[in-house]
Amino acid sequence: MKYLTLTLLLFLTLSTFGQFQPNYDESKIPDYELPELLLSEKHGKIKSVKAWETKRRPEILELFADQMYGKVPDVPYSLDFKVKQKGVSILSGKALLKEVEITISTVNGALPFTLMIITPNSAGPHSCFMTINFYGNHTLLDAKNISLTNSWVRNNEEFNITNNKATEASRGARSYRWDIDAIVSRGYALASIYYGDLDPDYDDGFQDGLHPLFYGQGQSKPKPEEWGSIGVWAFGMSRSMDYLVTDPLIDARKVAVMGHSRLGKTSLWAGVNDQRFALVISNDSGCGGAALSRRAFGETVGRINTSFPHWFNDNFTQYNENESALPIDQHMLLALVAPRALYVASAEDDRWADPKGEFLSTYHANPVYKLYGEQCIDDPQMPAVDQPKMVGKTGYHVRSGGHNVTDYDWEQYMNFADQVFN
Ligand code: GTR
Repeated sequence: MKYLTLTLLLFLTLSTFGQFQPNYDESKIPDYELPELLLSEKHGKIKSVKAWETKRRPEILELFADQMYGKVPDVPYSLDFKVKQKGVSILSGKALLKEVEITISTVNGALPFTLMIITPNSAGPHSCFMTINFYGNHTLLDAKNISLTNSWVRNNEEFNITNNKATEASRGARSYRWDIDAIVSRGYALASIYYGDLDPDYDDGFQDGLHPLFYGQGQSKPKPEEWGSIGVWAFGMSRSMDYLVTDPLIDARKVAVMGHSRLGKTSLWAGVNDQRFALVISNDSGCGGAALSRRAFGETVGRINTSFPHWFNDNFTQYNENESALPIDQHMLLALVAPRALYVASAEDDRWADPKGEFLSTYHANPVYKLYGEQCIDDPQMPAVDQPKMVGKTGYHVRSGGHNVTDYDWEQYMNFADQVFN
């Protein structure tokens, strides 16, 4: 009996305190006040584009780097580009495949990763989507010429991935998320890198991937303010852009950076740091991405830092269950994209990512677009499901269905890109 009572007690304790219960009730959202975009403690009210660009924008960017995504260590590096193959006909001659090995080197060593570029088989230069993927470039399209990564890959029975190794059988396994036919048919190029080439997505104390290349003498893990995995993945997107700007097939002034979920957080961070990206797209990026942290709806800061301790920097853990102490919120991240184009997409059933919080931060980024005199979404009413809204430089939709990237999402990205690139 005593044993039974103890077991019951343990069970009750675990279910009450041990498990995270996400809040999905709008009425239970804490009262919150968002930090003001155009008010700086140090510089006062920000009234001009010049004051934004020279004072407030750098201040906010520094806060996100220092308190959340992490800083790139100040270590010199060099880059090398090797074109491994090009002009390879794919998609029944509709498109051409190119692969470029990009090597990042520091005094500590070198890390190569592969940038895959698919261009329409027509005269360029082409507007381009620069993307990052979860299972390897070869999973985007079933084409025998796309090379397999040698890096760690997450096992997935459905995709025939075992022993954390890319397999022939996984070619095209994720093609349902990449509407490449439609993309090239509409004249766009698609570039992609595999995130695991830059940093395998598990918590190993930052011993593999790019982090060790950037350690100083005697250092064995990033400092509390230095980058986590998202920072490294975003860095990889920018180094890919370093190549794209040299490629005559690509129109470097019309490159969109795009990612989904944790890689949507990544594309946002890449897009705010690297102003060569003319359009920044977040697909279902949720907590630590487009969603407002202070709403604590679905996934929270504490939860994300517990489940994925390697994504953000160590400083970010001080906001676990303490979102109101954040000196920033995610509308400020989105505002750093201005005056460039921004598109945020949610999915109705993806409540974990807080669709409303993703919309609200898009809306609350508007003061900076207005400061530039740009049109943007400035109606606080969230658009209805499957009713995309594109106003000047910002766009948003909430699609029916769940956490995913669908042809519908791509269609909106291309519609918006057509609008802002031309
Ligand atoms: C979830 C995580 C989300 C999102 C997602 C994904 O488990 O809680 O923040 O990033 O993974 O990347 O698929």
